[in-house]
Amino acid sequence: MSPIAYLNLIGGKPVASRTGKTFQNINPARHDDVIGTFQASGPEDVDLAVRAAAEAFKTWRLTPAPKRAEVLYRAGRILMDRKEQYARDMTREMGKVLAETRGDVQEAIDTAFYMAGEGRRLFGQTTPSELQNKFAMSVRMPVGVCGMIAPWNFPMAIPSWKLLPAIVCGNTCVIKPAQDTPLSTFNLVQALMDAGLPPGVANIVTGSGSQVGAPLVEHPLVRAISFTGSSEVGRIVGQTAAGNFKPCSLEMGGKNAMIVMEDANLDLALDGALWGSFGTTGQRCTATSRIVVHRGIAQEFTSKLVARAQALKVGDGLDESVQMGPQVNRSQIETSASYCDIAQKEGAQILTGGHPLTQGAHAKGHFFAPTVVAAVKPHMRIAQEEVFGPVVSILECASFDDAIDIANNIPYGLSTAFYSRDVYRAFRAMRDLEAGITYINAPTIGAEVHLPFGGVKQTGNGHREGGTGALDFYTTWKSVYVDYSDKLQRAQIDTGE
Ligand code: UN1
Repeated sequence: MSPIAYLNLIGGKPVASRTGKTFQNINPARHDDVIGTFQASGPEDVDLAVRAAAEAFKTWRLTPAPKRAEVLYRAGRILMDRKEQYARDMTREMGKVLAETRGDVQEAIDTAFYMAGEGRRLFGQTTPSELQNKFAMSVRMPVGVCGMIAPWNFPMAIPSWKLLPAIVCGNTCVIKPAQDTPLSTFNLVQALMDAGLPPGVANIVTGSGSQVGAPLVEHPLVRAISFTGSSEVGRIVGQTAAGNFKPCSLEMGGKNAMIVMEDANLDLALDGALWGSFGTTGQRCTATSRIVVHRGIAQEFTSKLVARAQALKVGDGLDESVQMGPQVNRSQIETSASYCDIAQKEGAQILTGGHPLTQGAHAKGHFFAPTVVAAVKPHMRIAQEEVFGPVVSILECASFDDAIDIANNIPYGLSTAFYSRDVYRAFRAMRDLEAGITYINAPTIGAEVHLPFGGVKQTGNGHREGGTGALDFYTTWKSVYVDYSDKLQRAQIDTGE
């Protein structure tokens, strides 16, 4: 059977790329499984999609927000009905295990219902005017056409964090999915279209960063950009957007620390370390990539973690008994392997893993062994740079203050976890850890959609996805003054009497 050919979605219609070129979407667990061919689009396709979005904006912005929200409610219900199918599609294109892809679709469902609720809120402020017979209020206005660049690790959840708040706020969108995972974006938008989303409100253009992402960021009709990906690419996106004074939300890397104090529940911390480090094959920006453990318990903790890592069943995520899937592509495997080399050269010790798995059931996929690196010092590259694979470093600390220093001593600041039974230290950790997210006695992964998501330092540029943070990005404030005095009243000058 030849693979399904997917076209771009522009103005509600499937449209072939002007380039005439396509690329393949391949199952990272089985290279002979081709999920489909997708358009290798170019700047002309971006232009068409942006124009379709600009046209749709004329009517969508005037559709009452509660009506816009009804589309999201219906889409949420449709996603519930299709959850299993969409999760299977996602495991096939991206590799993570079914339990996790079901969670990824669930995150889109949660976002749909949360943002649908916003259709009847989108609160502004009414406030007294300083002048008599004058009324003052602020209202949220849509921004216009929003350009979105999504990553492959949460192929439906992250596009939903971008599309759904943008849509409920009255914007229209052009999204570029990651080349490894376009199908899940098509599935999400299909649910929206089946729920009654008008043509042109959500457009999809597939292809590379240079041919689709860059022209999208540069396009003069695109009024805001939301990007999730590496800090390296984010810097370019941010600089380009800044040149045109475009609001730009960047969500980038992490080097997330889990601190395990000597009084922690050790089994709980081990469960958290295993899930945080090897869930999604370590390919989350929130993944636990450093475990800062008190030296009094470091030996016991490390040997137990190594045993648990070695016992993980690695394989095709479609097999329900598998606990960790493949990495998404060859280049991610190469990155994991090269960081293991770097770590060893710097004097760290690989206690388990450190290499791709290529034999037997692993022969046809991009598998990498769950890896625990010990004797890591805070200055080493393995302790400073994002790997985005199933590789976790163990760093020993001597005290609470030492642990916080080590955790904060990195360029990133997304997620952190603190394991201890001491409530005093837990509250100090909540205050002192430099990160957008801190978990107490829970791993670094597991953000919920109604809270702000994002980080400090090189993780982001101050915006947040999720919760009301998303509304702040996808709307712009307008202050409205209504003078019913029937005379000129000068603010700051007239008394209003
Ligand atoms: C990401 O890692 O890019 O908190 C997003 C979590 C998920 C989202 C992660 N809910 O781990």
